[in-house]
Amino acid sequence: MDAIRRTEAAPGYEILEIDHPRCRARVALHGAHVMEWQPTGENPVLYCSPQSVFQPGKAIRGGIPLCWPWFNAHPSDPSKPSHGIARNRFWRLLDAQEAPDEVVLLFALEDDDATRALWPFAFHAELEVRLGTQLEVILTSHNRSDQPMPVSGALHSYLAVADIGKVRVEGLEAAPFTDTVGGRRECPASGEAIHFTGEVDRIYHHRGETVVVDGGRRLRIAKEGSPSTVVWNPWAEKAAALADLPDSGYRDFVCVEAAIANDHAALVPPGGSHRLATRIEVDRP
Ligand code: TA6
Repeated sequence: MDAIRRTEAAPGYEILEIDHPRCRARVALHGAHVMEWQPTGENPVLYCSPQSVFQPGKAIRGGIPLCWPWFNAHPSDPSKPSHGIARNRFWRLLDAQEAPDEVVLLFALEDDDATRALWPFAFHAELEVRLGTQLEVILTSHNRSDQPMPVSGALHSYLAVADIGKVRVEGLEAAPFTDTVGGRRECPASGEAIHFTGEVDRIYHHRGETVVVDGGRRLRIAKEGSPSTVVWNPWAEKAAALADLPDSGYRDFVCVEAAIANDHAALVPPGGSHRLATRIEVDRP
């Protein structure tokens, strides 16, 4: 397999460098984190902060963080890590295959004493990553417990844009949403595309596709197993407060996330499983 090279961002912090005829990419075993993806002939599609920190326990800023098994603050215990336990620990690489049109990676995470202290369930989580002219990320949660297991979270994709001020997000015009900027406010469908002139942090009640229109480029985001689409840009003030993001970095991305909001958690029965997936592609007419 000469399309996949194993390197390290720091001692013990393994990165898979993908150089395939269809795309280039970087994927960290920490968080099973797709950091970068660039289809051949296109500009990078994912944004990854140049100030990301590569240390165990700290999520990479950018790419597709796995927010799992809860979204943002823990539903009942704010002392637990925001966005759950998956993005801030090493996953196992189960398989790495190169095919003519794509590279397919398979990662796994199981419960241990540390995870059970934060989330009292036995589980097996698997992430399948298919990298080619499109990117598909599939997170499957298997419940190994004898109790129903509530699963929420997000595939928290940072999409690279030329300038956030010239971006619009289409596909959510008919979706009511929860605005979480400065509190929580339930809002009716806006009837129009989303433009960005300040911080945006919204949970849209929406199961369909979304399109990010960035100048002449359109990025199409499809999803499965996700009742919520989260759209986020921190804007200048919040960006300045993030040490792992350049102050101007907010202009270079928009997050469009295949999410399961905590109040819409999937209840996975004992022995059952849940599949959360997103597919991203450059929309060529
Ligand atoms: O997805 C939006 C969001 O929940 C925002 O509220 C903001 O917290 C963002 O995720 C990033 O969270 P992080 O913990 O990665 O800084």
